[in-house]
Amino acid sequence: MIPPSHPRYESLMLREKVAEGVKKGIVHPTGLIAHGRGEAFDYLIGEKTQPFGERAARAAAAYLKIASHPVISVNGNAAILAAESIVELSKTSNAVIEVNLFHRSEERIRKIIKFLGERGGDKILGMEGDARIEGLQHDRAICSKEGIYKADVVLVPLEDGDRCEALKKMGKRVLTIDLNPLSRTARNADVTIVDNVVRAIPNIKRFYEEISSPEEIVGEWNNVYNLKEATSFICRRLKEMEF
Ligand code: PTJ
Repeated sequence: MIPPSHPRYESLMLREKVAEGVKKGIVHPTGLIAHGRGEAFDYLIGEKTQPFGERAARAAAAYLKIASHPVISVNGNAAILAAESIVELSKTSNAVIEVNLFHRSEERIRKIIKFLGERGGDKILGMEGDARIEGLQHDRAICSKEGIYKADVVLVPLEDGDRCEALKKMGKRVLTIDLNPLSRTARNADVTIVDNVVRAIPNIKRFYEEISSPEEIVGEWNNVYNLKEATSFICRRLKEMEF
């Protein structure tokens, strides 16, 4: 049992959740490794939403608001960590949820859809597999015609690399949540929220409800500038922590 007084209680509880997710068959075993990488970057940003994360969440909300067919792509890690807030965001923004997995198996898709459904999600896509993301060789290319394939804006929490580029080539706007500002996804997305999914998704929802001029926010958005703010922050913090 982890005592709530532990200085890193919240982080340790998330770790427990992901481990539990593996036992439930929702998270792929390699999701533990991905989570560990995320933890390291979260540590470097102080385990809280920084101004660059706040700004990017606002921009992501603006993109979702101007979208005609927004989709939230969900994998095992995102589901176990943020199912409730993903469902809430999808309802607020009228975004379709699609389960799209790197380590695809029908059994895991079914489990994740059920897990999201038990938390209020409905009409969740993922089982259809009736379309493909062009230019991708692995199973993550398999998607739903009425979901990711048709989407104009896709929110991809916790992405794994080349899918972001492939989606962009298909003309879609990609919004990502990735604690690692150096990842290929982070660098290729239209909006990169360098923050933990557990904080970023509720932030997007809050901004979605708050903002009134999304076109203006989108027009002014500069993802490279914001990524530079994130990497400078991490460099400064490392410098400050130097012995
Ligand atoms: O469920 P599946 O089969 O689709 O597989 C999902 C994983 C996560 C295993 C797969 O997509 C993968 O291997 O991802 P990567 O390449 O390890 O990338 C995951 C990225 O997410 C890394 O850049 C991590 O820093 C980041 N990350 C990890 N945990 C979090 C996170 N970003 C935001 N919030 C987190 N909690």
